[in-house]
This record gives sequence, C-alpha cells and structure tokens, in this order.
Amino acid sequence: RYAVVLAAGRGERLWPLTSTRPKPLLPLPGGETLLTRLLGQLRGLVDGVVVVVSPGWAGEATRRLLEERSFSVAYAVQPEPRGTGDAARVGVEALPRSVDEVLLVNGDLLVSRGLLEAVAEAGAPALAAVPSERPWEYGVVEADGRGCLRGLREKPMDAKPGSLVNTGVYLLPRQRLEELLAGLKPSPRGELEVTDAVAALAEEACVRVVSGDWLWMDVGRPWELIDAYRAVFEEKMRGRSEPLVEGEAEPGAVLRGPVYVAPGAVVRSHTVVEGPAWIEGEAGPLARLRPWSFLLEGSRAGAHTEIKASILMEGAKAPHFNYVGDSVLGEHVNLGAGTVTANLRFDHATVRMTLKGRRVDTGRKKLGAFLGGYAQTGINVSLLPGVRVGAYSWIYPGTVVARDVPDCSFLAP
Ligand code: TTP
Repeated sequence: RYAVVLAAGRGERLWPLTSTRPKPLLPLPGGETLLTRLLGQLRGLVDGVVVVVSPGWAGEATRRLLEERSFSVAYAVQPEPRGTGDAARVGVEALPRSVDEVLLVNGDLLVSRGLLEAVAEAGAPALAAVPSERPWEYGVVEADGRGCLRGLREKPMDAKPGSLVNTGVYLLPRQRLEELLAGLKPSPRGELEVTDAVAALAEEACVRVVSGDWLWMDVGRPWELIDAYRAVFEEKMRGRSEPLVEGEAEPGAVLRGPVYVAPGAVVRSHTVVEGPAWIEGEAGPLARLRPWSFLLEGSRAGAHTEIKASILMEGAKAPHFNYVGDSVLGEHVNLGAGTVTANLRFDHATVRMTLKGRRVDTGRKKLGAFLGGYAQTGINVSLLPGVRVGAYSWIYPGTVVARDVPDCSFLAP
C-alpha cells in the first residue's frame, strides 16, 4: 500500500500567503508544515509515498523542504492544476507496479492520525467522513444501511449540521482507480475531480464510509489557517492550563493560562501574555499578547504592541505601537510604528472577502488583515477588516488600506 499526496494546487484562495510558498508548505506551530505533519502521520501506515507537485518554484520548494527534513518520498509532476482527479492520475501512474492499494490524501489537510489509521485499516475501497457543523460548505456523504457510499453531494444548502462530510481521504484499489481516473471528464467547474471517480466506483462496489469524530480541517481559506493553529495548539498542549516555559520569561513578565514559550524564545519584562498563546519568537518588553497569539520563530511583538488571535510567521515584526487582531502576518513582514489592523466593522456585520473573483461571506464578525511574505507598511498605516496585502508590497505611511493590494506593488494614500 502506497500513499499518493496531492500537493500541486494553486492555493489561490489563500493568496497572498501562497505567493511565497505552496499551500502544503504553510508553517504550523512547532516547526512543522501542513505537508510534513501529514507525511509524519503516514509513517507506519504505508510502504511508500508519492507526492504530486507542480512544476516550477512551488514543486522545487516542496522537494527542497522534504529533503532537508529527510523525508524519503517519490515525486510526480502535474504539468497544470487541472483538478484533483488529474493530480491523482499523475500520482497513481508514478506508483511501482506492485502497489495494489492507494491511500489518497490532499496535501493541505490537517487531520488526526486516527483518521488516517482508520481508513488505512478499513480495506479498499473506503472513504473517511466526519460530522460537520457546516456541512453545506463541503461535500456531504450519504451512506446506505450497510455503510456503503450511496452518494456525494457538493455543498448542499439543505444539509443539516452534524451531517457527514467527505474528508478527501480514500483507500482505493489501484487498478480500477487508474482506469476511472483515465476516463474522467471535466466537471461543471471545469476541473477533473477525484470525487467523480469515487462516485463511479461506488456504483460498482461497496465503498465503505468510515466515520468518526476526528480532527479534520481543510485549510483552503485564509481565516481557516488561524483555526488550524488553534487545533494544533490544543493537540500539543493537551488541556494544560499552566504556562510551559522552555525558553525564557524575564522577571516582570506575566504569563497567564496555557502559554508555551519554546526553547530560544523570550518574553521580556512587563509583557503580559494571556493564554492560549504560543511563542517561538520574542515578545516585549511592554507587549500584550491576548488569547490565540502565535509568534513563530524569529518573529517579534515589541513595545506597546497588542496581538490577538493572530499569527506572526517566521521573522514577522510588529515592533512598536501596533495592534494586530484576527490577522496573519506572512514571513518577514514588517509593520511600521502605529500600523494597526481593524478587525470589526462599525455595523458589526460579518466580514466579506473576494476569493477566486467572488465575494464570500467569511461568517466572522472579527477578522483583520492578511499580509503576504516580506510586505512592509510605513508608520500609521490602517488596514481595514478582511483586506490582503500582497507579498513584497510596500504601503506608504499614513495609508488607509481598504482594498486588496496585489503582490509586489506600492500603495500610497
Ligand atoms: P483545492 O483546495 O481544491 O485547490 P487548490 O489547492 O489549488 O486551492 P485553490 O482552490 O484555493 O486555488 O485542492 C485540494 C488539494 O488538491 C490540495 O492539496 C491541492 C491538490 N490539487 C492538486 O494537486 N492539483 C490540482 O490540479 C488541484 C486543483 C488541487
């Protein structure tokens, strides 16, 4: 049995975080990425792994990271992102001839190992499903009385909370899968879909629906990254309610509740950290970190800066007088003194964002800004709820950013 991991998507909805790395390489707390976490979890469940990557820099970055971290996997290149079905076909073709079962997984999933184990042990063909509070956002799985897949319905408006949704993790017979993938036709959205092959298989065999209340998150939209960090935090801290300081907390620093300070990280004096919070970088002196602040390696929240429910990726800096709420700062972002994010509208309406050209309601009243890697703001820049600033872009001092700013551009008031 081999795993085929799909990691050749565009990750367009997660722009600008995906301008400087492919989605499966997004970092997680503790030095992992979505992909390295998943590959670690597959150890012992499969005899080998094929990772499907895109050509060019994104595929190269994936190979480089996995080599650095000593993962020995095979690669298959999907020339264009024509859909998950096309990616799976490319991956399955690259399998050694002797492989007869394929564990098919999306490379951007955040799951618990139990889910992967259950599918791997179910016997092919099988599909993993989890109950969801918002099933209408996913593919709803319908099973018959024997627990076999009867149908998959994409984003059905009438689904009830608690319905089972498709996790995109399957165990499939290699030969039949290969034939079904070769015969796929574009779906209404113009992509070749793995789900069409699975639905066709369900017509001729019992595709077992394996369900359980496992952690399962599909990290596709910007705000879901903050949720993913919360889930990883809970997994790592396992209900702990006290600080865990493996780095340094200077005299006069106040740490309350579950706060993790990693080796090499420092919380300087007169900083107040209200857990849950995860610190791999530097906080303070005189900073305030509110619940669900994540400071990755090399990042810094400086004097009179307040962080809340936000991620500062590697080397990101909010050094003086900043407010960062419900936001993500990509790697090496630098905020000028006085740059603030607004995370609540005057009318308290839910924040909307444009994803793949469509206005999408995020369902969140509190949502700040998303800044791509290496972006910089001048002093006193204001970022309105839900705006994104492209990677490498510069925002001139005093600017109010009310609209998305493309990558590598310059915005003045
Ligand atoms: P999606 O999240 O559907 O697509 P995406 O990653 O390109 O993101 P976006 O829609 O925001 O542009 O993909 C699910 C998984 O399948 C993900 O791990 C990437 C992978 N994938 C491929 O490998 N090749 C493809 O052609 C597509 C569409 C996805």
